[in-house]
Amino acid sequence: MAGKPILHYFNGRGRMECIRWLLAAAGVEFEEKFIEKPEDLDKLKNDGSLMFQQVPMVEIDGMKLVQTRAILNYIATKYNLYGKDMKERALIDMYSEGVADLGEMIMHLPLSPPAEKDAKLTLIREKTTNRYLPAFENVLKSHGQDYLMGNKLSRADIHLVELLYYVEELDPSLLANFPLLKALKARVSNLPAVKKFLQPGSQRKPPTDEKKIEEARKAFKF
Ligand SMILES: N[C@@H](CCC(=O)N[C@@H](CS)C(=O)NCC(=O)O)C(=O)O
Repeated sequence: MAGKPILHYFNGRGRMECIRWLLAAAGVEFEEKFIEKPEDLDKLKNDGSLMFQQVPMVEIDGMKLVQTRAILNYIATKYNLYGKDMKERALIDMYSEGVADLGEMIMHLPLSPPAEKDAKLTLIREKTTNRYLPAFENVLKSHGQDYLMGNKLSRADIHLVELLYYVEELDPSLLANFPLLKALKARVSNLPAVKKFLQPGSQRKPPTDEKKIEEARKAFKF
């Protein structure tokens, strides 16, 4: 039997958190090896583990996979969270990319210079309430079923619910006008595997604060 996947990244959210969420939602246990100092990353680079000298990297099924989207695609396919045919997969990709666009804006916010933060936060609020959340609310409204793809959970729901937690951390009132998204968040959060991941002490990472940014700067030398 294959061992647990091993996740290589620093001990924070960054680009790995969506991978942690997807594995956890699929009920897959994983190990983590944290990059804490430049030498840890250099070691992986020098032993040929990183195709593009970058992490996230996930050791899974005898492969050393890099590139966040490639890793997510593999996990989603393996655990049947990627639709039943090409058309469903295209929609799931479209939803997942929309989530990623807003997610990247939120992920980069703590890294932005103090003088730019307010303007960036205003832009995030505007895009959240006027562009992204209405689009996803409308998908749910259009078919009246439990998940974005109808009656079956897919990776798009997992990515979206992860995003909704981040939106809520920024400002809970941003979700106020989206009852179907709030219901989706509750529904997915109550799936046993997700519920476990949401408990304190799981491998879910806390919000990115100054200390985490310092850790990331140290590990990745930026
Ligand atoms: N397109 C890549 C980008 C990966 C990336 O930018 N990784 C950063 C950490 S978040 C990194 O490894 N930086 C170190 C370096 O580039 O030397 C992905 O999505 O995985």
